[in-house]
Amino acid sequence: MLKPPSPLSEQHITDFNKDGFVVYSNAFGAEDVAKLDQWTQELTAMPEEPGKHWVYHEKSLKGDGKDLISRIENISPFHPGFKELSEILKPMVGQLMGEEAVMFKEKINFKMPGGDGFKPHQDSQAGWDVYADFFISVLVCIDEATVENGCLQMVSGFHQRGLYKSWEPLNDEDMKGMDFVHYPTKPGDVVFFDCYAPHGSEPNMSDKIRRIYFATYNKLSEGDHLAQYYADKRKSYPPDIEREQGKEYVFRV
Ligand SMILES: O=C(O)CCC(=O)C(=O)O
Repeated sequence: MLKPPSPLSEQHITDFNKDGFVVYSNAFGAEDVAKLDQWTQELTAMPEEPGKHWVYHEKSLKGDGKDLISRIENISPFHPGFKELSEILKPMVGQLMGEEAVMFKEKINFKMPGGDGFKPHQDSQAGWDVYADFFISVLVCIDEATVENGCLQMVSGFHQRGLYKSWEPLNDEDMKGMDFVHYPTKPGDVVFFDCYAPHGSEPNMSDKIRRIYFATYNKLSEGDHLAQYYADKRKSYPPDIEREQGKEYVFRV
């Protein structure tokens, strides 16, 4: 069993509302970080089969032709450890939402050496607004995330602006006045961020892997949309093992 972190403080909640995100350092201790590492290795070793957890690959940007795991989604039904983690995070999200939260989606971004970054965006730009008005994502750092291996970069305060536009990342015009700041994180650190908080990250051109778990929640009063979200995404952007040969699948946001 993981040791649940202490509830968020008033300061965490105030900072989250002001900035659109908040960092909770050392939320999980060394023993639990070792479990997260172990579980992620177990997940990576599980065979890729249709109807199971969703594995996505990418080609290394280092020019060595290596095939890398970029992301694994739809994890909890296939791994009790991550199910436990997603449950432990939920009450803290509830504190920020002011009501009970329900999970919407989860994934691990692997960002292996040679793995790509993420263009500046708001999470709700990925079409989430058709399911609910508001989401909070929680990042749990598994490996140290540094400037070199592509840690998260966040912008304070712009979450209040709401959704810019769906299905396109932010452009230069949108980003006028935004200050993207690097947030290096250590294993066990947790970051909560609002679905309208602009963020992004650079590719990992270092030789250090950067795995981060992300779970996203919405207010329970806005409904439980996880099954529908995955059913819709399975049609438009299925895991690699379920793809039709010759069909092109485009990652937009
Ligand atoms: O893993 C990262 O660096 C950023 C991930 C992200 O922004 C996303 O998946 O929407």
